[in-house]
Formats: sequence, structure tokens, C-alpha cells
Amino acid sequence: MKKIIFSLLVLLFSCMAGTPVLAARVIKLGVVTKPGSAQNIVAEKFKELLESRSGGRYTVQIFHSKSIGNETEILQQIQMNTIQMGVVTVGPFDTFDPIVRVINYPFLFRDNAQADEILDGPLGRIILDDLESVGFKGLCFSENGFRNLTNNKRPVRTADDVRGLKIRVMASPLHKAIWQALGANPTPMPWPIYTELEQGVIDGQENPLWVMVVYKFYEIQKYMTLTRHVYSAHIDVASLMWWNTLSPDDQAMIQEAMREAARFGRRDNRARNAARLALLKEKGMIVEEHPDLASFRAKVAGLKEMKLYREPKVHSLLLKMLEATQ
Ligand code: EAX
Repeated sequence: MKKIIFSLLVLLFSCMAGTPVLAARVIKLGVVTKPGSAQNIVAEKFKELLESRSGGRYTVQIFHSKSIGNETEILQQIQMNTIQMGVVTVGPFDTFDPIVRVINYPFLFRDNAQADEILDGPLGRIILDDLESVGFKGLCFSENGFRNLTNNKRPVRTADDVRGLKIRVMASPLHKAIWQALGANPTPMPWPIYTELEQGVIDGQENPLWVMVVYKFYEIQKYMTLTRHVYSAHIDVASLMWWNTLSPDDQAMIQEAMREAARFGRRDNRARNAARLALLKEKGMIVEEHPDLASFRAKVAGLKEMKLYREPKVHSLLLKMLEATQ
């Protein structure tokens, strides 16, 4: 009975989306960011690989720059199979499945190599598999990168300097809790946020280096601190409803193309960071390269005991992650 209802739902939603189940060869893929961004580089690489490997049986149509909504809205559309895939920052996944909070635990990963090892290994697999419970087929992780703080009020060297700053955060209870613990005044806001920064609605924000360059934050943010407080991954997902209509061969082809695109994106992003840092300084940003991270760590140490991490599946994975990384 469950199966029948599920199949009917698949049919219904596929018809609503105007994509007949079996003939569906156009993959609609959503990213919130604009061309040149880490998400877009992965999406474009995936498109190139899949279209050539499938001999044109699949076409990937990329919707970018918020053309189909913010990241939360992209995820909702993937759940319903109105779009089939997405490259989406871990942050906003938080309200769909709290297990992803484990990845964004502050100061969890030491460096890129450790992030790759964990996320591409059995612990990352637990997260990808768990996403099926909320309608996503988790394919793999690509990267946004380690997040750094920028603001327009003052240089930040220790956690005490953060006190009272109005910081934009992603739509994620965890990210809000992190900045509360640090003494800031966090304001959740969907991407993009240039205007809000420019008009002073918020004092600052936190993101990987590529964001400050691609979105020209050097024009409107004076201070940057290399806090690297959260390793920000993307999760590369498909609609589970759609995924279950594909042949095993096509599933394998799509999975492999996305895995390669994700690896390509990580390499590309990392190779450019030194030049980005130099550029941001050249543009006049005042950069604190060696902040007192111990003071930051101390303020967020209590997070693992918080309600956010109390659900048993989330808590047990967090403990495994901490054991594997710290
Ligand atoms: O890459 O909303 C955010 O801060 C994310 O990092 C966004 O995807 C920009």
C-alpha cells in the first residue's frame, strides 16, 4: 500500500512539473549564487560531464542567481521534484534534517584534507543516507570553504571584539547559536546580502574568501578576520522522488559525474585562495590573519551540549565526528 501511494505521488508531482516520468531527460538544477561562485563551478562542471557522457540523453538546465528562489526554496522544490537537483550550502539544510549540523560544528575540521577524509568517508555517508528520510538523494559533498568574518565596525582579533556586532547568518538555528555564543547579534537572512551590508542594516557577515571577491564585499566591508570558524560544505542532492524513477545505470552515471564535479570544485576553490587574499588586501581590506582562535573556541565549547544537538542520531554522530577529528 505504501509503495502504491508513493508511486502515485511520484506520478502526480512529475505531471505537475510537466516532466513525464520515463521521458524526463531535462534535469533542472538550482543554485542560489551567481556564475563564478563555488556552487556554480560545481554545477557547470556536472553539466559538462553528464551531457557528454550521456551522449546528449540528458540536458542539465542550471537555474542560478536566485532565479528559482533562495536556498530553502530550492530545497523545497527538490523535495517535490519540481526541480531535480541542487548544489546547496549545508547551512539551510539544517531546518530539513538536523543531522547536517554536525558538519558545521565550529572548529570541527583542522584543514581541507581532514574535511575531505571525513566527508568522503563512512561518517559523511551517514549524513548523505539520512537525507533520504526527508526526500533527498544525497550524492556527495562539494565545498564552499572555511568561513571567515568580515565587518564594517572594527578590527576583530579576539572573540571579545565580536560583542554586539550585527552579523548576518544563514537560515540555520546552529549558525544563529554560534554567533549568539560569541556575543554577536545574529540576524538570519537568505542570500544575497550586498544591499543589507551596504545600507548598514547589518555590520558584517561570514563566508569563504571567494564570496568576498565574487560578490565584491571589499567595496562595503572594511575588516576581515581569518576565523575559519566553520567548514562550509555544499551538499549535492537530487530529488529522491525523481532518483527512484532512474535506471541503475543512469543513477551511477549521474552519481559519478557529480562526484567528479565536486572534486573539481574543491581543487579549483583551494587553488585560488592565496590570490584572493592578496586581492582583498590590495582592495583595501584590513585583514587579521592570526586572530586569537582560542578565545573563539572557548565561547562555543558549550554548543555540543545544547538542544540543537540533542536528537539521538545527531548527538551520536557528533560524538563520532569529534572523536575522529579533535
Ligand atoms: O555562498 O548564504 C551563504 O552565506 C552561503 O554561503 C551562500 O551560499 C554563499
